[in-house]
Amino acid sequence: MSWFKREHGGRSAVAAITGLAASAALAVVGMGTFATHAAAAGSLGSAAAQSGRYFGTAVPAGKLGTSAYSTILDREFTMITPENEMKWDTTEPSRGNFNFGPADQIVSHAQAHGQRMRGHTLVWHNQLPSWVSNLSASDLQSAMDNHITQEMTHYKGKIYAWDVVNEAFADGGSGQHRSSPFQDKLGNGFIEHAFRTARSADANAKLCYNDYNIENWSDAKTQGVYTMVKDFKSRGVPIDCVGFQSHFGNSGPPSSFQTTLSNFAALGVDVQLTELDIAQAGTTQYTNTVQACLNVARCTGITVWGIRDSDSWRSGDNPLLFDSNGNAKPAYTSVLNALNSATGTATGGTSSGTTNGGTTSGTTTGGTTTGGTGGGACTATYSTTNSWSGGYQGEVKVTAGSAAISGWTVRWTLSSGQSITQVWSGTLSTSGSAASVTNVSYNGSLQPSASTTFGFLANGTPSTPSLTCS
Ligand code: G2I
Repeated sequence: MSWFKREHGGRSAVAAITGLAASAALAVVGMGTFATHAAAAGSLGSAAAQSGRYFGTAVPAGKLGTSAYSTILDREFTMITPENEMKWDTTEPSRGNFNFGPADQIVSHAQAHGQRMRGHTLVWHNQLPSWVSNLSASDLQSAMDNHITQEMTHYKGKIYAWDVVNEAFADGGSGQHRSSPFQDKLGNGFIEHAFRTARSADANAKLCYNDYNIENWSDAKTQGVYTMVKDFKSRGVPIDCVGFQSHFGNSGPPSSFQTTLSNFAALGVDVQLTELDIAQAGTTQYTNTVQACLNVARCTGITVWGIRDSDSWRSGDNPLLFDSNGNAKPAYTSVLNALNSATGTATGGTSSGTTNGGTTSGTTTGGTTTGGTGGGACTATYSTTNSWSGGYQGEVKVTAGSAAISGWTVRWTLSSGQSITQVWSGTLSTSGSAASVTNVSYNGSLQPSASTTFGFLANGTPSTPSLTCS
């Protein structure tokens, strides 16, 4: 029917859409420092850099020589993802024969213009040459390991983040891995294996899982990926980031998008918008999308999937920030304004290179806001941020009174049928229907009138509790 079904062979486009619905100037990314001065003043890239984020785009090697194209690329963008050139069909068209020429052109361009690179992608069922699908399980395992190792070694030190595994989860309600040559022959463990192999190949690149239709928090696919990342973090499987492709229909992101980003970030991974485009490029829709990232400290950057509408894989939807003549569209201004008004600084974790696991450090700070007054030690306000049949998500904002505080506890009584299943940015204790959440190490100290938030998931039906804060 339209772009999503065509390209992904999944649900109808409408279902797919509704179903989904570095410190400022310098940052250490494990491969040394980088300048974020690549883009011109007043551009998307420099606006994003004010809050320590990058603004990137997908680039096909074939367009680098077109000056109308490269002028915009080098003026506006600080991160580049090769649109197709690092995929398996280009880089290893026959077994053991590697072709890095097209991607090398893009990397050279990026280096010459002070842009960083996202590597896309090492293990994906699409743009996969048929020789890979025809291998036996043991051959496939060694071919996958070799492919990851050779490609990452070739680009070692030149890639900020790799999409190690792309689109491994199924659409629809299963929340399980999709069928693919890797899944079908190697089983569930192939993703973990790919990440461990990737860490061994380049200990300093960030290792990401990347997918589409994982932007809406309550979708089974989102929950499936979340469960995997949580499991990886708990077992020390090396994963540093999750890429949310963000191919949206004309209604833009789902209302839970920020919730999704912050819930993943709370697991201890960076989050990034990796392939953003929005049918008809509505200004509100673009603003909402960018704002969701800006509101999450660990959302470290945004990449749009092409520059001009004519460059888009779904050009019929006019989904990008520049028209086909290279003129900035209204959505460009909306994005720029949002980036310019960002408060706070992105705090991405640092990928640290141990080969048997790898750890990621870094803080996830719930955005603190100032404002309000109060005489008591603290006050707390509740809001329901999402709900579905049988469950809901709540958020509590804790605000210090007229004096600074060094810790807080919020207490309330759960209504009949409610039970809390998970808390982030706080530590839960319950006794019968009494719930209390205490600060964690990084959000206990609040200046006078300053605020922080914690969130939780619960079974049951939402209600507005009466909170006490002490
Ligand atoms: O489908 C949109 C994106 C979904 N997420 C992963 C991304 O890697 C993917 O990108 C698109 C590229 O933008 C397209 O340019 O991936 C498509 C293929 O899966 C790319 O399309 C392919 C065409 O299908 C080929 O016929 C063509 O030879 O681009 C190739 C190079 O132009």
